[in-house]
Amino acid sequence: MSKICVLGLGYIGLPTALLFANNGHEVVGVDVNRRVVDILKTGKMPFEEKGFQELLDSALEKKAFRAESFVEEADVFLVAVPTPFDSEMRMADLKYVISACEMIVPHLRKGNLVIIESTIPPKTCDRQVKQILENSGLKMCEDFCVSHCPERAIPGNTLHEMVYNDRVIGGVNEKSTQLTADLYSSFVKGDLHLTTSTTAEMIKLMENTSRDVNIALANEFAQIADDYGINVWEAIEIANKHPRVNILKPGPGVGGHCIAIDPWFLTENANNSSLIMMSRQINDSMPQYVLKMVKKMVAGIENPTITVFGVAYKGDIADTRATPAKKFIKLAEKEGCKVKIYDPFVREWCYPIMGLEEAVEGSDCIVVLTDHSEFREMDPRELYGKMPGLNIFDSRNVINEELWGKAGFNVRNIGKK
Ligand code: SAJ
Repeated sequence: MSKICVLGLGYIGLPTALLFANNGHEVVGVDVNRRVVDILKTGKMPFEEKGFQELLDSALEKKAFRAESFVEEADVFLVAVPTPFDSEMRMADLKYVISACEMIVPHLRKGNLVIIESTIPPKTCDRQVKQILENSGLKMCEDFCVSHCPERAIPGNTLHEMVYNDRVIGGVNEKSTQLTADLYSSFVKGDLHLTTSTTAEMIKLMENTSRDVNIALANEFAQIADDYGINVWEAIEIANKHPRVNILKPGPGVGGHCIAIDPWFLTENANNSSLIMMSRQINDSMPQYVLKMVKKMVAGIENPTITVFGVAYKGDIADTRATPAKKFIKLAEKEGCKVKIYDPFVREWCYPIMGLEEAVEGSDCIVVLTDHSEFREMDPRELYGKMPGLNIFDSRNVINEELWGKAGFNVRNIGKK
């Protein structure tokens, strides 16, 4: 059993802390946000996801977890704080990782292990993390160990993926790697892949960058298909029957805190990254493309009212971080459109979220921007008599087109004539 001090009780740090607590370790979770600590002290989760509350209940029952505002001595320190994107410099902003490491310094002892789960650019463990932790007077490798163990869980299915996904574990030396692997094997059921810290840093960024580049390719295919009048969704489905082809889905752009950001972390110090940068540009331009298509549908209507279906960055979650919906709405408003929003998952956002009826009342066109399951099953007859213009643009290919067509709607889709 180890005593683990987890710094950062967000979407990744908190479930990780609770998994360790439920699997034989004593865990102290630390967050600088007093509200998070206070909520946890009452036995409640500060945010919701499948299985989180049950995991907290059982950790508390075992007396294996407590939330605190200050770091304390431990065998292992695990850093799971956000790494924001510095949009001005177009590079990783390490301020939270740096301040977490600084908080560890007064408590660092010989034999400790420090694990960084936060996403970091290559060489961060070897350079910044080492430099800060050595302010303790101890030497990395000789006196304490450091490793990078990037999180890879998908929001919406975090717990399952934390347990069953393979993990990448990269230490600054072999001892660091081995100690970290032993620790994670207490709850990870996937394989543990052992490497160096710098390679692990690169792997995490490569994974998300490859997804971004592949989505850009799908988005470019969709635009080419529009030019030729081809159904890109059918084309992708058939192309993917090839044993070595796996094209992703086009859409209104890439949101979330990872896929659209990690390519910048990977390339911040690179000489050649033109393919990656071009992909970023394509994905970032998708809201404009969707708006262009929507404007064709409402051509002739002065100051049309548009109803956005879904502002979460992807389906069946309430997360709106870096959602492409925001850019779409801003651009649409600039073009004189009135925008109303319906999202069955998102309660509060920077724009008002309405109930379904209010959102479609007086609307000239629905624009589906998120692939929530509800839209897949929606019966358009519910909306009869509410919309002056029966138009729907589905940028996610989720609605039942036949049903909407039969209900009198003019249906358009990205990459589909
Ligand atoms: N998207 C498309 N087309 C697709 C797939 C996704 O347009 O075919 C869009 C989504 O709608 C969304 C964005 O891309 O706006 C990102 O969604 P996502 O499901 O691809 O990824 P995230 O950001 O929710 O989670 C990713 C995952 N990384 C990979 O799949 C390589 C997850 O495993 C990571 O843990 C997470 O980033 C992270 O924290 O880094």
